[in-house]
Amino acid sequence: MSRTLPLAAILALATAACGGGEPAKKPVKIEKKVDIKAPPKADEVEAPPKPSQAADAKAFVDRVDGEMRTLVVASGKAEWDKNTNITDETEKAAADANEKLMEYMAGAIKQATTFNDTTIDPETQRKLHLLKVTASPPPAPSDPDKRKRLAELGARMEGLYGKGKACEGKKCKDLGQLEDIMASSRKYDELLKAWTGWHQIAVELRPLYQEFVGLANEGAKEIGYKDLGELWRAGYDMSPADFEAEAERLWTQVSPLYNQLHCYVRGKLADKYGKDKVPESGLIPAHLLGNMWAQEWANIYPLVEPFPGAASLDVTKALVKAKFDETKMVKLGESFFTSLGLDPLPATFWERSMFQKPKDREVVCHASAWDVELNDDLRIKMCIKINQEDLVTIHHELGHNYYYHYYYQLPVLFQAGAHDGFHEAIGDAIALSITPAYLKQLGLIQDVPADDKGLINLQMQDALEKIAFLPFGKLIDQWRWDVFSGKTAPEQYNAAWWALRAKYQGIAPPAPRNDPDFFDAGAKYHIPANVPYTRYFLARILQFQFHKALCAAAGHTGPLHECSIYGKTAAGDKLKAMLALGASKPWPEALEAITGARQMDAAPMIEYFAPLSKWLEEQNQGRTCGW
Ligand code: X8Z
Ligand code: ZN
Repeated sequence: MSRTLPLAAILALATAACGGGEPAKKPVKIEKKVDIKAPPKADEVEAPPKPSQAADAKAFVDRVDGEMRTLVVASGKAEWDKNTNITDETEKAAADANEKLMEYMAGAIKQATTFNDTTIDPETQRKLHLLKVTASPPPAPSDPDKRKRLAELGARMEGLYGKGKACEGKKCKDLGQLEDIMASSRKYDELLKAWTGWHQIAVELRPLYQEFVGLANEGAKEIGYKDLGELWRAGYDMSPADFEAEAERLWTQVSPLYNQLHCYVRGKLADKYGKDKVPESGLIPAHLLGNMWAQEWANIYPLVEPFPGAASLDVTKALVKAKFDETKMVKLGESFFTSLGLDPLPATFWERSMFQKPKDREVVCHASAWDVELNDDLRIKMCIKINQEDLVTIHHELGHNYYYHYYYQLPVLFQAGAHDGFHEAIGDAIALSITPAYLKQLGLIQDVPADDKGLINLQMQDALEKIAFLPFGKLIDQWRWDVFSGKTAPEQYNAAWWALRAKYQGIAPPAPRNDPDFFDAGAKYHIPANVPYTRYFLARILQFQFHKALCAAAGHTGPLHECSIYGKTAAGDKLKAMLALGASKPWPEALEAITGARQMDAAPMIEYFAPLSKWLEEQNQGRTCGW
């Protein structure tokens, strides 16, 4: 990747002492005594030694670390306030804090590019690298008005999403209520109404997003990237092009399994809604899969249950029956981590977190985990519902918190996952241990499904969460990469979105969704909130790699889908060691520390689902799969 920066920008920012990128101006050293009347030719003169940048570079990253901490904490506080109470004031305060952070980061990144000396110690080099691939906050243009506008747009879009409602006259439904309909209704038109109602909230985001893309791209170009997408792809210890190929390779590993699941589910939905609504060999309407975004399909399990009447797991029912409330759900999550020998969550976690949707104010309900002050100030923010999906999400969020907890004493630049997919995979890997045997141990269920039918039922539930998600996890950034690069023009935002939804997921919009009337990508949180999404695709695969490795550490010998690492401190020790690395080493080293391998690999995921995979292939005999 080219990193040509205007020299003026570099010099203006080169406040840290001397040596930063300027040509050495020492007198030419003459090796041998030569005839002074015959000046030496250029190739007879040894290049002067450049002064080492090592000390300056180290001083620079140390200084940046301290300065970043102050600004990141200020932004974290303002973001927390906005996320838990959306008002014009909190939005403005968040935009102001982010603007300051963006200004600082742009300067620091530009200065970091001036240190390129091989004598710089490896730790400092790693920090310089991490600084240059920082994607959050998005890189801002140096023009102060543009930077201010970029920060405003970021705060505004997330706020609008958080406040979004579908209204009929004065009767409005928020996202949580609409999601409940998507999860439980089996009426085609009722589902369509909830789906259409929510997607309407994104229409007003469309011009804001278009403006946001232009400004963020401008910022990315200023620090040497072609566009924001290239910066995002640069954060994986390999070239952006290699990363794109790597994501494609992983998709190729898992897409046959997705196609089998899609084929079977489509057949069942056609039985339920009719072949006129669900074409036998075509795309599935996007609103029939039990989820607003068709990203995880576990809610339609009753429609696709392989062996009705055979044992299956209803964790939601068990939680409700056992009178779980929000705090008890989180305590259950924490108890899994502590069973592995990890520390209890700090007292402040329980005082400062938000577990419930407040009645008196607007909040961003989308679940998130925080270390607001970068000093073990752990919190989650969630509008918890007492169901299985949210129990898994709690484990997911606590995975983030435990990462924060084990690396918060590292320099700020190392306070991140080995890559962002690692961060997303920790809690999910733990949640894979919520097996029937574990639930029985807790007294939440009485019987562990023991026969083959029970196993296939169970694996179907898992696959509707894990396998169904894969193409969705991949396509979101496929869409954004094309938007950022300009391959997808603003007039094609919706057409490109649905082309990818068809290509990867095999789903179609339930009604015409023409440009420029709609902006369906914007109805998914991570688009207005500008959170990169390939991380979740990687995490879906990595979590099975982690699970397999932790199960081995725990001494598990049977099939992978039977393993629970609950109570196994040997697994906990492995996990802690990886968490404590943060981003201090390239991710293949962190992966090796836990799994022994240096490559991401979907084989453990495929191994986990081997029984269901075989069963699906049998069921799909005679069906025309694909679309
Ligand atoms: O956004 C999340 C987490 C917060 S990092 C709740 N997830 C993705 C989503 O909801 O779309 C977890 C799974 C995928
Ligand atoms: Zn997450």
